Amino acid sequence: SRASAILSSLDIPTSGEVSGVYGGSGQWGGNGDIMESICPTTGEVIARVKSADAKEVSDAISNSREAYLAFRNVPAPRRGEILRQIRNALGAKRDELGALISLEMGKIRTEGVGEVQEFLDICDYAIGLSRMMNGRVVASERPGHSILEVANPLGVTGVLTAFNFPVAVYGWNMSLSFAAGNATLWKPSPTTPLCSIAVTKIVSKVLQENGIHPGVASLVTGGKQAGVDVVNSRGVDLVSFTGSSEVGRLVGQAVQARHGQVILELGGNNAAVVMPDADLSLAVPAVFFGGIGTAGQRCTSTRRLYLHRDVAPQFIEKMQKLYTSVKPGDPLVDSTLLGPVHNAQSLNIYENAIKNLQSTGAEILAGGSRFLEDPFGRGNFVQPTLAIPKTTDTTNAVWKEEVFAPIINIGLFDTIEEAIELNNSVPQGLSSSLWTRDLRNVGKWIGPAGSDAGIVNVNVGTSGAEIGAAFGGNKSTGWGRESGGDAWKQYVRWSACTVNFSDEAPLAQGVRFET
Ligand code: UN1
Repeated sequence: SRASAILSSLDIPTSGEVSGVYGGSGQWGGNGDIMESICPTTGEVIARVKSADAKEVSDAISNSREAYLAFRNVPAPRRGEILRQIRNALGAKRDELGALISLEMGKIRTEGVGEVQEFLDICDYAIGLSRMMNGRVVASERPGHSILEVANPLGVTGVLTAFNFPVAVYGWNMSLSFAAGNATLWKPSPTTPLCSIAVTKIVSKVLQENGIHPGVASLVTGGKQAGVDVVNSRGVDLVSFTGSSEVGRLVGQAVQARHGQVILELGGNNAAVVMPDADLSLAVPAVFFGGIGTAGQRCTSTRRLYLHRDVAPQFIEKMQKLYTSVKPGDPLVDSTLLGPVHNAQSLNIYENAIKNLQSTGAEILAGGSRFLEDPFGRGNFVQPTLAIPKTTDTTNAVWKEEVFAPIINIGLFDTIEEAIELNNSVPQGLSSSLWTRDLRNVGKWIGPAGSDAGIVNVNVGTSGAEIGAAFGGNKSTGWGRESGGDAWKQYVRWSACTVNFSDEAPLAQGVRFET
């Protein structure tokens, strides 16, 4: 079958149970519960995966520590060289991994391959970084003294990823953590175990070829308890968590309570704002992609669309045409633009959100129900939806809650100031997008009184960020940054080293302490 061909191309067994634990001993295991990987397109069980039991999780954490103790002494440029080999090995399987993402997660093929590309890109970035993770020399106020800011490896990074980006978000974290000299322990979403197994097989082979401790990149598949164990373990120095704001709050509290470090990439509720002078031939397709790309299940998906009153009728008409004509389909077929949502829970989220919109008097302009036409009745297909909520009050649940499904709410405004206020009026702050040709609007949008999101785009949609800039949000979207920019600085242990080269030992601030 098609699934078997994809699995075999990535060295995953197609019969029997698949081991889902690579716990730093160099052996694959899995003594915990059996998890099923279910295809969102067909409903078939693609594989049964043996997850980690509690002992395997705690062994993996101690093996990671041991791996870190060795790996931190490998010079950073050498770590970069090994990362280059990992990059090349992943690159050689880019299309196969992309297909597996489509098969198991449900996003369309070009987005699946794009996600692997994102991993390759951040590897390139981190390979370069491995020669540039520089500290500083700071001028000392004391004669014969120098102050150095030194970046050393941090320890063990625990990475908890979500189903929607089952490969790239691990890549963002692992590549920086690796270049920084840490061991990385991955606890993926329980519904995309095969993606994590395929990636770990490729990475671990390169480590083995280079004589690197296998615990530098270990994998524990499992459910909530495995995640809780990683989060609560003092052996995990940095926890990087992607998921809901609700769970992220608990993760943040638990990690801080044990004085660990945390990066949280939580819910988004991203708005696109269209000014009357926008180029609609660019804005409409971008909002369309933002709304239905990954079937509305990116953290960065467009969920709110604010239209200037003058442009609204025209914009809505074009959007309606696209939304009613696009047909959901098999994500592995090249012409498909809209794949299934991920699982039964995603269907629930979609259906509840529609009910909520209807019961509060929203006008549904397109979509509004599941898509059950043959041959998709057994998959998780929904009609992409455009709605005009009755209320414009953004404290209302229809506006302020993140709905992880292809639904866009539309609202109208008259001035850029009003649009910015609407954009900023929700608890979340991940991504935002302004469409205009007027420089004055741009200045307001990106300035001090502008969009309060972590991503503030102009004539670029809310989703689909490149890896070069740091990625992350503000407010209930969480704390910290991943991927590019200065994100790497969170993966190292900083030391301020004051070194005295002189024959005196003066105190700072001119303090005199004569004995
Ligand atoms: C996510 O949805 O968790 O900017 C990550 C984007 C992608 C990453 C999204 N590069 O849409």
